[in-house]
Amino acid sequence: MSSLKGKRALILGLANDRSIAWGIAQALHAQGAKLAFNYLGESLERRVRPLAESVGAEIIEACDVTQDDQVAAIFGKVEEKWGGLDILIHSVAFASKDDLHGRFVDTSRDGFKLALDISAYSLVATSREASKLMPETGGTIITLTYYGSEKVIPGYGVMGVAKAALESSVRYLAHDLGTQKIRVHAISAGPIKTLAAAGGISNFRDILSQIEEKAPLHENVSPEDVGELAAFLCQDGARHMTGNLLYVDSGFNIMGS
Ligand code: NAD
Ligand code: IMJ
Repeated sequence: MSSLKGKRALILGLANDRSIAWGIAQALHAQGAKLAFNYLGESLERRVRPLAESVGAEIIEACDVTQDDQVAAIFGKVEEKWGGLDILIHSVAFASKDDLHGRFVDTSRDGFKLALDISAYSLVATSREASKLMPETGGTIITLTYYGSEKVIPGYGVMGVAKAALESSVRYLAHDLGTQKIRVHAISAGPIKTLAAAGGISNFRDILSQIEEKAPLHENVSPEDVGELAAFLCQDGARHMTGNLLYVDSGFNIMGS
């Protein structure tokens, strides 16, 4: 299968081989896409670089999405090396641990700003940069979200609010960028044990068990499952889809109890 042959994809949010970004990278690579990655800080570089090299990455650059100069720099590298971009994968989220444990009502102004900046505004800033590099034939932008944007998941707190802003941003971006044939989507994934999910969530096992018990398909999802949908959304077969929220959650979101 090489339906993405020669397509140029920038993947933001690879941390290790459990990352959802890794499942997406493998699926895009399998379909013939060329890949570029960012990493956050030197400690993650040591994990990211060998993984990225194993799928033939042509660009591996530091990029903290809160820093405008670093965002400009990585898109500058993409322009310099490839002269354009077809696919942007945004798989980035962060909130202060304090705001994931306590009550949402106690979220500080700074904690709220940080979560919304990294987890939602970064999609706007990177989509703007990506759109400047996408060809007249268009492109695809995909971000990752979670059901805690729609319903209260205790402990998800300010991240739920950030994901609601992210999902709404997808619709406004789809409207603006549709004139350039750029399609924008959010994939709402079920719980997956990644670095971002393991990071201090005491009842994560219960959350996974709940999917096995209650979701229509009674099975947890993997980064590879998410990757396959992402690859489909980047193909020509999805050219008339944009602004969507698509679930890879074994159907959990349709349940009323
Ligand atoms: P992960 O920890 O592997 O990925 C999160 C990434 O965000 C990391 O690579 C980290 O370096 C990056 N990041 C954080 N702050 C950043 C910053 N300032 N600049 C640049 N990068 C930064 O975990 P994951 O579960 O693969 O998360 C990827 C996405 O999937 C997130 O948006 C997350 O909300 C979403 N998601 C995760 C789950 C889950 O259960 N794991 C479910 C649904 C959605
Ligand atoms: C995260 C926190 C609380 C409950 C959670 C999660 N559930 C799931 C997640 C039920 C599935 C994972 N998720 C969907 C996320 O978006 C995670 C975001 C995140 C995780 C951390 C952990 C470490 C840290 N800050 C974080 N910021 C965002 O310091």
